[in-house]
Amino acid sequence: MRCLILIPTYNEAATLPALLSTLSGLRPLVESSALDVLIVDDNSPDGTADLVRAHDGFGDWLSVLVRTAKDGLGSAYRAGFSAALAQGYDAVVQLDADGSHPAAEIPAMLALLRTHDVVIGSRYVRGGATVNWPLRRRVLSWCANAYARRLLGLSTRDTTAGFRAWRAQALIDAGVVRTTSNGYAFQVENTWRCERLGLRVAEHPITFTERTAGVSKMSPAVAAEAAALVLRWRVSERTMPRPARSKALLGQRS
Ligand SMILES: Nc1nc2c(ncn2[C@@H]2O[C@H](COP(=O)(O)OP(=O)(O)OP(=O)(O)O)[C@@H](O)[C@H]2O)c(=O)[nH]1
Ligand SMILES: [Mg+2]
Repeated sequence: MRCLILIPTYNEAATLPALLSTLSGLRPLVESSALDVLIVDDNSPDGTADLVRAHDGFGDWLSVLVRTAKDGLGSAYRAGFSAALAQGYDAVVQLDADGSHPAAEIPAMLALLRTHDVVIGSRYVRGGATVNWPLRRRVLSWCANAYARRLLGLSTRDTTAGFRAWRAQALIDAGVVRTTSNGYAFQVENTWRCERLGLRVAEHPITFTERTAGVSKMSPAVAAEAAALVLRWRVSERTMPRPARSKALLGQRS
């Protein structure tokens, strides 16, 4: 199995080196014919992309896709997923650059992909946790999850999780590169698509640790986008007849 780890970055020069060294150490431990890393950087002014180019693994297992300007997390992931599919990878792991997601769980998540289409690194199943998250962020995350689960009737506990392993075929089936949402909404939209399409979703417990360097790109606009889109999806599901809804979900004309 050829696997690509996809990391979107915007001004992550302070956090990315530690993650790259963890990933470098992990590569020999993973039972896969390739474990490559693609950074999708939006021309970070702090020189994140230069740092990638200067890394020992650059040109071998590490590469960077530099876009012209900051265009959002969802858009960066769509570009990365498209590249992964075009290059014929069998599996893709998505994770943040800020050290919040424990990369050491990647082998376990890839092992679960043998029996599942998508594996979510979950804070909200037994064994999962958040560390050093301020109360405000915990409340926001809890409310966002409760809202999405309730309105869309989802059974996934961590609908906004950004640490996921995908079979390439699941990315294709769920139409992930045709989505349009950008922040937390991107993660919720993919969860919703996977559940509606009946993909096999597993939640693997992880400990999420608040970033200790760099700056969060989370903003009220990101939360508002997610709240509005979840409501829109709920309304569309209520008003659209089922066959048209399935086609809409898959990005096809009805
Ligand atoms: N390429 C690209 N990456 C982005 C963009 N916005 C955020 N990112 C990256 O996406 C990942 C998640 O962003 P964070 O700022 O950690 O946001 P978050 O995880 O939702 O919020 P925190 O919990 O506060 O860290 C990080 O690796 C960011 O560098 C963007 O517009 N373009
Ligand atoms: Mg983060």
